[in-house]
Amino acid sequence: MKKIKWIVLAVAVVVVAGIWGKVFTSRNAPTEHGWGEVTVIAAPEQAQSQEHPLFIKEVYEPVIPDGENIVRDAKIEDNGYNDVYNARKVKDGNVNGQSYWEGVSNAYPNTLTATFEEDRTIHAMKLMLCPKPIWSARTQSFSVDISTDGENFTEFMAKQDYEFTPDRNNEVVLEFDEITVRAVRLNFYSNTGAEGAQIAEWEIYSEQ
Ligand SMILES: [Ca+2]
Repeated sequence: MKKIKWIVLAVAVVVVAGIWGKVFTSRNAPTEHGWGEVTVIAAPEQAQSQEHPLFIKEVYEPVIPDGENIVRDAKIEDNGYNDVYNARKVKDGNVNGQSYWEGVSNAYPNTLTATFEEDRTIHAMKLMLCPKPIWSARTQSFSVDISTDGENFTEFMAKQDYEFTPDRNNEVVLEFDEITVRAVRLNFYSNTGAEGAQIAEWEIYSEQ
């Protein structure tokens, strides 16, 4: 009788082991994606270190217009400014810190006008903000007017969005065929980075 009990017990062990083995094999059987719950990813063929294209930063080569920056010869006026950020700050040669102009908040268009004592022939302008990353990318919309008498202005460049980004030194360069002017005016209509237009330096280039 005792022998029969042992035989029954042995049969039971074999049956349980068989069922468990089937379940284990089923859960870990290879599928079209890999082994059971494990996903197999083929290692890429790689002979040297690689960098994903999305992490490769474009190298910006600063654009330096030909000729000379003559903005120091101009009188700079605005139609208002915010706090201490007056128009004189766009021609002090400093793009850093608080040395920038900011137009009156939510009072567009904000304008900056450069007036020369005599006619000047110009072919490029550079508008700059502090290039440091703390000055994050922003889009400013502006147009450019010119005057031959310092009083009456006509549109020279229509309103357009310009991106200022630390990836490109936070500067925008406008190059154009030579024109002779007495004054140039920037009309700002929006700035995604502040409630008023912002310019740290305004450079105007002449070959003469
Ligand atoms: Ca400045």
